Amino acid sequence: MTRAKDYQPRPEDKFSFGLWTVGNRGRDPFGDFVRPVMAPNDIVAMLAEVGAWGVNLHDNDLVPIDASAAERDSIVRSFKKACEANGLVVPMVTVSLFFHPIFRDGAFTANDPEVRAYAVQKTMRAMDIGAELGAKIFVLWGGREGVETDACRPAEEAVKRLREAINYLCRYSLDRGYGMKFALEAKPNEPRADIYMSTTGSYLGFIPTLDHPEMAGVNPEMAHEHMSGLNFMHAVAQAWEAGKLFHIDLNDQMPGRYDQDLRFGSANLKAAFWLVKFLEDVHYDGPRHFDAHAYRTEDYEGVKDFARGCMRTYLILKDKACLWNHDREIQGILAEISSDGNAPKIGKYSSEGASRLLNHVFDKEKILQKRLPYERLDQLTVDLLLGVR
Ligand code: GLT
Ligand code: MN
Ligand code: MN
Repeated sequence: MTRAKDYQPRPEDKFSFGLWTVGNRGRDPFGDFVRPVMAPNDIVAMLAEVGAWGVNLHDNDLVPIDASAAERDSIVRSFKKACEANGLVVPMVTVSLFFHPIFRDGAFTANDPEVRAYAVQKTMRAMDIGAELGAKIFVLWGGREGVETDACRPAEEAVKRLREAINYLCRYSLDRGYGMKFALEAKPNEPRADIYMSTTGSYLGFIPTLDHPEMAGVNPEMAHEHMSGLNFMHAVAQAWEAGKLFHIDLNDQMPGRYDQDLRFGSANLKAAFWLVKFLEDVHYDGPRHFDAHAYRTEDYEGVKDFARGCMRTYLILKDKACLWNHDREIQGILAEISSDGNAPKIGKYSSEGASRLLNHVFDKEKILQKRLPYERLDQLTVDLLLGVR
């Protein structure tokens, strides 16, 4: 890992924003819009100005839900031109299966088969838009795939319907030669009381049951795991280790609160640090997507401050991770705590190895003498993050 010289975003950082993130108008369940509508092409220009690399979108962030085929074509064409003119790529596209009232009972898991079919059709059309814009990652966030009451359907039926839909969409991508992969995004609740597939771990269990498991991975979102009180970096690490980290949604969130979608690193700086360190250490080379929005207090300039802040914090934490990896005292402690000593090797199972292990005598007193100076290690980390080291 090389140290960033400054904190200016560069294309190789692969920072992206959704149209719905910087375009967020600040409406919440208790109050109305505070910012005017920004046209997609203007959002692209703003993202280029702040130094982003990519722009993502839902079908209806760009094309109104009832647009005619001709309207759709000209909107997509003009957006593609705007992206090219501003040097932005479209790495990911997704579909809104949550905004229109038709999805009040879910989309792929809805009880009405007509709604389920419409959801699949809408997704195929969103994939067509993605293909036209060059996106290779298709995110599926099932915000409405859930319940207020479990009286409405057997929960395992929802899993089966979800599988049927995703299998169909994988075949569609193959049939059309789109080369798209699906990144499945979990969330525990909001907008439903309970959402199926509540954690990234749930999706990692579900993916191997698909017809084309190689075409599906996950899109873990920091806020969504934090809403459940979970350790985001652990979820990301498990996804990575399984070869399933297809995309990532970076933002922030205090555990136990409403869905906050805060600026990356603004609430849990230490968690953000371990996450950035993980992504950089393993050389994750996918998009770093900020799925967040500016405070409701902000105007147009404030939205730019928000977007710049997400990227700046990421780059500062990347720099800190580099310092951490080269800090002699930290590395000394790491070497000490991971020294093998005379431990018998476990390795791959064999009958002889098992007999050897069964007969080994462990000196527990000696093992307990080994230092585990995690207090010091953590304080060194805190000193480094606070800039006094
Ligand atoms: C919505 C949600 C996000 C998802 C987006 C993709 S839309 O804003 O809160 O977490 O990633 O559908
Ligand atoms: Mn998200
Ligand atoms: Mn979210």
